[in-house]
Amino acid sequence: MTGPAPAGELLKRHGDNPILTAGRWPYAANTVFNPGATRLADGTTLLLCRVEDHKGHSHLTAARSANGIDGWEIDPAPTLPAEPERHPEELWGLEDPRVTFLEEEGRYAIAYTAYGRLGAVVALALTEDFRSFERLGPVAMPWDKDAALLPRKFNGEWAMIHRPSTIGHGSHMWLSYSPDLIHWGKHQIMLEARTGGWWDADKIGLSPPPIETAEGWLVLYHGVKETASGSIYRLGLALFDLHDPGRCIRRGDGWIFGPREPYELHGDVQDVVFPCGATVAADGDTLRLYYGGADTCIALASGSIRELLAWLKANGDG
Ligand code: BMA
Repeated sequence: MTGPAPAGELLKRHGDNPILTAGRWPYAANTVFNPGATRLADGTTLLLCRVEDHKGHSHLTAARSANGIDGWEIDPAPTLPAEPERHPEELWGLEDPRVTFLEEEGRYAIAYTAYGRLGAVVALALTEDFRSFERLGPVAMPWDKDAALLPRKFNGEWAMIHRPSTIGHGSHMWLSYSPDLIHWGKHQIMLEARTGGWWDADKIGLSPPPIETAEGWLVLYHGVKETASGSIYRLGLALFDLHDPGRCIRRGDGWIFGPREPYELHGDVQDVVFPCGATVAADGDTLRLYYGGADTCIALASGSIRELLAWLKANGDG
């Protein structure tokens, strides 16, 4: 046990933050933020970045780096642009991608928010190389976002975490299963937003896809607190059963990371840290979290998975 760590101190920001901004983009962009992340077979870190154009609509563009910190090679044009003619659910763009390598398929699944006239829905696309994509279309009905697949099947079925919103009953994390990535059912609640004065009282949603550890699926989730000057987006931790990912083993009490630096406090949307992707370094312990700062830039923070689990044991209920 490590004993209580001060809230907000479990992840260390990189000294060169923000590591990617619209100013560095090879084409005109308003903001770049909320990237999905993965490490390719050759060790390259790939970020699938949400890029907002000057219409206010988002698309996804890949940036690749050998060390995951600098030397980013950014695709010269949108990698996954909206296709509203064939996919009307994407009329106002694609947002907040989460990338999972599906071991059995040998392909990456991208769960993203498709935003159209009738609301935000979860949509899926598959790719081998982040150059060509097979769109599976919407897999949930509006409003539903903050989704990611788990990397393998459970009792023969894929599992997807997502966050439907209901009027009057809150925004909570759900888990659903599918035999084919198209038909989803067996919906169950996974984690509820807290109530009252809690930091995660108003809504919660998955941040990066769950991280597999010997103790269970380590889940970083964002929690939102509404205040007189707007919403504050912070991060918390929970642990779920390796064989039954809907079963919560432990949930941390305080947040472990929140907006503090200028690039997190000020931007198009103030007071937001919003990660959609993380990678685990070759040591199996160092977690690199890629997050959007204030819906404007991309930043990096890292931590030790062992320390996160120890903190959860000391500061969680289960
Ligand atoms: C959420 C999502 C994120 C965004 C955040 C803060 O609802 O839309 O894309 O970063 O709000 O604006």
